[in-house]
Amino acid sequence: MKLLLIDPVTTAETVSVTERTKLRQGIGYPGLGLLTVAALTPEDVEVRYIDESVEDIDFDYHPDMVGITVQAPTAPYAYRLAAQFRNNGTTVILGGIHVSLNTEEALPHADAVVVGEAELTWPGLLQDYNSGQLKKLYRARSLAELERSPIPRRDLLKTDRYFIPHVVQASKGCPYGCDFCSLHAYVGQPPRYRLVPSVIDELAELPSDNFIFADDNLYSDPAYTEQLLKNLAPLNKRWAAEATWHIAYDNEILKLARQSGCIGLFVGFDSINNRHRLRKVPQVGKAEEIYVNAIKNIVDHGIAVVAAFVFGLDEDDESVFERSLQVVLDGGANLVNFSCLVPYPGTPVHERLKREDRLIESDLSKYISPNVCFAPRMMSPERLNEGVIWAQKEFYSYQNILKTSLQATRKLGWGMGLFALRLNLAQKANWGKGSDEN
Ligand code: B12
Ligand code: SF4
Repeated sequence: MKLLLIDPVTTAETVSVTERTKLRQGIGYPGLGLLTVAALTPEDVEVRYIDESVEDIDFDYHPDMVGITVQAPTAPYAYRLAAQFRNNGTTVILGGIHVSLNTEEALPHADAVVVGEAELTWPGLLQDYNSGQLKKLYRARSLAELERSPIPRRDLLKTDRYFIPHVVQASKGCPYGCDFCSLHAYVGQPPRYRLVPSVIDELAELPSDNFIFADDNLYSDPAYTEQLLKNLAPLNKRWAAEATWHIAYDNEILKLARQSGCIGLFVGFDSINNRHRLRKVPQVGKAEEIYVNAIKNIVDHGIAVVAAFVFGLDEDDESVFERSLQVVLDGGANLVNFSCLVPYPGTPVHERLKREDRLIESDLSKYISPNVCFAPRMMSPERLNEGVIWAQKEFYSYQNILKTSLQATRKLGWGMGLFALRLNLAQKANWGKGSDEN
């Protein structure tokens, strides 16, 4: 049997593969979903994997089965791809976060839809296919036990086509419950953790010293984070991860992070207008001060900060752009990710906005910041779109790039200064095109 696994991208039909690959080589890394599906597939199946962000689909290759992973903005295109393969007699299986949260929508587009994590359903689906008894729907009845998940098939990756090709996941989920978070709605609760020794074994086997943690929040359980980092330090790796801003007030963890090779953290600040969205907030004072000090403290520990903010929450008026920009500049963030709220279908915020008749966009391919798909409470959709672009471009102005790169050199050393400069310029080029497609 021949199985083709496809990771589609929204830009596949509009941007050349050379340009797409250039973008990934500048700032990109791969996901683990389909590499995990591949690892769950028996050895006698011929498996090919296409990440469309760095490779075109070869339509001259005729697999027996195609598996496509679907995110909200890729859904319309993924459904078109599915139709094309099905017209040629190929069996199409859809899986991933969007079809799991919007199964009724996906069912007509596939021979089978997999809801939830593949660990619990994929081997059975293949058996059913082989015996000619494929069902229309495979629904995981529980969350997977991470300890039993296979190591993703990294051998299928074209590693030279990514900025950082190696991604590892130690935990899944997050203790917070942001209403706009798809992950929370999908597999967020309760957070699950792999045993530290098995994560360390996987990391030790990586053919590179650099990697990214795909964890939703590497600081979701400080005791686990501590154990992980203590055991990671002897491997002499360099890594980056995502965490909520609370990590900034834990000096012990920041020290351990630096000692274990952390060079950067993508820090979710959510919003300056509602820091209580993320519970367990010990710090008192204005969000602005707390966030400025948080950024400063992480950078003072020798770790670069990518500061992520969401604009357009009900509490946000038009001052949110300038105030948030000031926070990241005063704190000395090295990169930013300003985006507007994207109400992904299947999340509580999507349901609420629908009830309030505030959804203004039904084309899922537009569900990518800075496109505004809803009516914000305190400004127009156009103003929100302009504000996101303005803040992003302002941060990546030549003047600020010079400032943040010099700051990075002073606090993080020459290597990181140059690294920050390269990433800032790559982001500037990307935002020149007016998109955050990353
Ligand atoms: C790494 C990553 C990326 C990478 C690689 C993308 C990729 N191909 O995976 C990059 C940086 C390129 C990226 C880009 C984007 N991403 Co992204 N990304 C992630 C991240 C952090 C990790 C993905 C991962 O490896 N997870 C671990 C694996 C093991 O889990 P999994 O993917 O869910 O797969 C399991 C199951 O879902 C299932 N499964 C998944 N696919 C399939 C397919 C089949 C056939 C079957 C049977 C089963 C199955 O089985 C798998 C094993 O258990 C996730 C967050 C997260 N933690 O998942 C966001 C996430 C997937 N990204 C998201 C988004 C929105 C984007 C962007 C649109 C961002 C943007 N503004 O541009 C782009 C879209 C790119 C595109 N495809 O066009 C959202 C999706 C939301 C939604 N409802 O669709 C997420 C959930 C983040 C979030 N905070 O909401 N992303
Ligand atoms: S803190 Fe981040 S990962 Fe956790 S629920 Fe909120 S958006 Fe999702």
